[in-house]
Amino acid sequence: SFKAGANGRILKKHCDCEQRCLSLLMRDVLRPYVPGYHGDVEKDGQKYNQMEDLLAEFDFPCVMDCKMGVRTYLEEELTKARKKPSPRPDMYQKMVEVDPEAPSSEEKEQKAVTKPRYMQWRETISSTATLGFRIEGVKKEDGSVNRDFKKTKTREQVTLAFDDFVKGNKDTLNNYLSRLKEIRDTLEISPFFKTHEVIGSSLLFVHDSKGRAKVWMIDFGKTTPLSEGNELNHRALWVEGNREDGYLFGLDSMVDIISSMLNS
Ligand code: 4IP
Ligand code: ADP
Ligand code: MN
Repeated sequence: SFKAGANGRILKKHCDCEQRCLSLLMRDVLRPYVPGYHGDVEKDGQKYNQMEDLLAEFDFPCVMDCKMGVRTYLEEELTKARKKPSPRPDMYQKMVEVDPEAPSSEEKEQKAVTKPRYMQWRETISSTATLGFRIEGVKKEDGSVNRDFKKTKTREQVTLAFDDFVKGNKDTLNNYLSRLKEIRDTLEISPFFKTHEVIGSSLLFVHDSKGRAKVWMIDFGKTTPLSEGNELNHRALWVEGNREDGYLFGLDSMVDIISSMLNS
């Protein structure tokens, strides 16, 4: 769903919701921490959002994508699945590939699960449910990709994965920690963040051997506005209906883990 764009830009398959968010973010205090947005374009009959290529300023970048929050699906996906469950054989397949015993006997009969069921299962086998974020994938400077983090769940496992990603380099880790704290301070005062439920969004970590290391917020395809006058605290527990996403809960635990790595 991505294409290379002109001069240091990338094209991502268009989504109205993401366009709306990126446009608002260009006028929010969070602007320095999201990719620059350059409007939509059409190419070969497909519409794209055009944004800054965050890797452009790095030489042979190492990249890590961490999906933030304790919840990775929309409340409306839950209500929909309850009213009119749509069976997902593809998600069943992805489930049994990781753990053949995960589906219930009914799910095994149907060879299908609902989307929220699959998403909740993914949350609990990874660190999402307990730490409020999970590692989705890592790309090394040689271009090799590792997406095998589905069962990276404990604080110890996450610590090992972070340590492997920075190859034990404390300068890189320190740069990441300061950037994460800056992002947290900014999130706490951002009008955009207060008024949006941020689901399925990631923090993108990028560093190279020159010691550069930065983090950005990406992927606003499932970031939705609250109704007029409503605000989230992003640390409170989610109970259905309150729309809390656990984003800051996850960022707090990430900051805590990286701080501990630097103190040992
Ligand atoms: C994927 O599961 C991811 O959660 C996708 O989120 C999600 O897309 C997919 O739902 C789901 O199948 P795996 O990572 O386990 O493969 P993302 O694109 O942020 O990685 P949505 O549409 O929820 O963003 P479906 O319904 O698109 O298949
Ligand atoms: P999707 O909605 O398909 O999950 P994302 O926005 O999460 O797409 O992006 C998927 C991956 O593409 C990210 O993990 C990251 O590696 C890369 N990517 C996304 N946006 C950018 C960007 N602005 N610059 C560089 N790489 C990006
Ligand atoms: Mn994504």
